[in-house]
Amino acid sequence: MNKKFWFLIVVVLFIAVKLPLQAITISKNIFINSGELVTVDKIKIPFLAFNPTATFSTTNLVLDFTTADTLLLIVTNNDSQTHGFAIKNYDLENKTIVAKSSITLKVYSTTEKVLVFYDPLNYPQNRYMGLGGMICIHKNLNEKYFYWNLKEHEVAFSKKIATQQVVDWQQYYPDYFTINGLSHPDLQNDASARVVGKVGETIRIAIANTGQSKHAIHFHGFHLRVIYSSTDQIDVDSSKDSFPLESMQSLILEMIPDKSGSYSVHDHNLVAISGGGIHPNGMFLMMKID
Ligand SMILES: [Cu+2]
Repeated sequence: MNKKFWFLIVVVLFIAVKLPLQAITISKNIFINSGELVTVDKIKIPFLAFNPTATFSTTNLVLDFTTADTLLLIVTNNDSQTHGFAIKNYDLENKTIVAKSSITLKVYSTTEKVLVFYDPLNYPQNRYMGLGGMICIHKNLNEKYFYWNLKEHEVAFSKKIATQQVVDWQQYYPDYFTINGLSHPDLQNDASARVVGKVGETIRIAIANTGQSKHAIHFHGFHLRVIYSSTDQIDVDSSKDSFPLESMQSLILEMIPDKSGSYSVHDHNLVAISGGGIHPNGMFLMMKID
């Protein structure tokens, strides 16, 4: 046999082995950026976020992929301070990322779930300042999904933490409440958050509480089935209309609407549906079912 033949065999074997491996690995970039969150009544609060590029945005990037994928994640710290990276309930050593450098890590799961990724440094301050996001691992990407990353903010706390002052969490009284960095009515324009669907359609909502307070989400009009829960306090497969989520807990809920109309969803703590004392400028959404 000549050399050319063997070379060809090696190339064919290499491609055959390599192809399926490449098909299941996806690569994503995420940047730690600092900036300001503008509240519904136009107050600016210092804020940190995980964004898809080096441009700051108040919405943390949702990392989604399927149970067939392995995610190769490149995290770049675009801030001037050192930050960390960790994933709750996932076997990963906490990482430190000095300013203007990157780390690379792999994430996968064989079951569908929502993981919370966050900055474990100066805990919980850096996470409170915005560095908490969602990793959503789906069975397939054709399912209809909405994403709610819940946070709350106290202007005085955010300003203190941004200037390296000490805060006492016993004295925490948040005055703004956001989903994906937005409050009502701006939230109505967030296509990833506002549930819009049809009667009989299977709709899934991935929720993570990356704030510091507990948030009890109440759905009007429907009961939702729990597909995944990071906490024993909410049973998988149970069907309910309200879901109390402690800080750093996550859920996947399934809703199959049996009637059309507009239905509200809100935090059951009435303070949390206000913003700067204005009602209903907080965690409040109107779902639309046709
Ligand atoms: Cu209610």
